[in-house]
Amino acid sequence: MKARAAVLFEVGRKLEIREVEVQAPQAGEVLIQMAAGGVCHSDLHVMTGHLVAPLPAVLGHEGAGRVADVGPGVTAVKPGDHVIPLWRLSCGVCEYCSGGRPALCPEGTQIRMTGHLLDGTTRFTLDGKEIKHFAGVSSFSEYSVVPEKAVLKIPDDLPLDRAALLGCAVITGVGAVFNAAQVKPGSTVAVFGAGGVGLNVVQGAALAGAEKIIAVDLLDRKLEFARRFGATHTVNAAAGNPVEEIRALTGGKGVNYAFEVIGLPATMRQAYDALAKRGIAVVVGVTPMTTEVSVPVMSLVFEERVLTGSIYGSSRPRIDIPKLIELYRAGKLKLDELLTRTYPFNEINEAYAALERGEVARSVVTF
Ligand code: COD
Ligand code: ZN
Repeated sequence: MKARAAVLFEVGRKLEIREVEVQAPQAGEVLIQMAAGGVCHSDLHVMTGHLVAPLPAVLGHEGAGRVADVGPGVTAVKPGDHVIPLWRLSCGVCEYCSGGRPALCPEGTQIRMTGHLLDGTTRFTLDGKEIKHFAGVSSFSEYSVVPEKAVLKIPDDLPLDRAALLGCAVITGVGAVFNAAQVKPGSTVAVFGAGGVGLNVVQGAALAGAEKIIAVDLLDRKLEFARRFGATHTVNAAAGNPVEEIRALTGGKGVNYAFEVIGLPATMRQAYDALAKRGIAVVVGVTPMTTEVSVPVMSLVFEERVLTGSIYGSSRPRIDIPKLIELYRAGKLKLDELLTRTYPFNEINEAYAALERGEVARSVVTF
């Protein structure tokens, strides 16, 4: 079948909407008719070359839609079901899946690094040439084929534009708080980067009962969003040294938890420097492959500080996303407030331009 899809042909180019050919789902695969695709900075990182991905590819890793068809042997979902594609496929049986860290599953890494589905081929072609999948999701397409292992059924009454955000921004941010850092009630938290993912770290910290939540960004507009998501204090890093401000706000001690949700080595170091003794800095943003960050050994040892990272909220999406849905229904998780703008699919490059200008908390494209 034909589908309009946003293809990135090369680093440095814009997304191009093309009519691609989508092959039928094979054994263990699901054809999704996308309703909405989330506009996340990680796709922008691929466009600029900051993050490496096999190209040409249909981008998009946050989305929600309806099952249009299933391949042989699929039992988890059926046509008509509402679903979220999960951008880290997990096999379910390896040591990482069994150990509660499915985002570390080698099968997920394989799909992300090759741009192929598990059988080593793609379901997208353009003029007879192979087009790669991005993170096994490729949500910037009217139709996408996703492995059954990477599909999560969701309730039919959840609006699909909100549901899309659960698949990346929300699970990545809230998960980093609960699963990676394990923020304790009454603690102090700093969040570097109040974008779509960072705002979910802020709201996760609020849900976890943090006493002080200090949001750091370069844009006052983002800091205003952060207040709405539960930040108790904000620091504009353009105006001064955020580490000094965080120390001043915590009686000189520093914070118990710091999150870097930008993807820059300088802010990763700032997150570490803002820690109190026994503090934990969680890096969510990524840098180009060869970038390194250094920290003073003395504070690692004499202050027992921790520097760690978190992928996909260190989550178990099949357990955590249904809980997030219940929190949303209970009025405790801000999804409506997160979705600040909706673009028609053919304005996807404008949606990314607005993200770069810092105008939105999170936007989606709809089909
Ligand atoms: N100091 C403070 N804030 C800054 C600075 C700085 N030096 N530079 C930029 N910012 C702010 C921006 O103003 C913006 O508000 C925020 O940082 C970034 O937000 P967004 O909305 O542009 O980005 P997100 O939230 O969509 O994505 C952030 C990530 C860290 C997830 C992304 O950039 C990334 O590194 N992705 C790769 C990691 C990955 O694959 N994650 C899983 C998929 S998302
Ligand atoms: Zn993302």
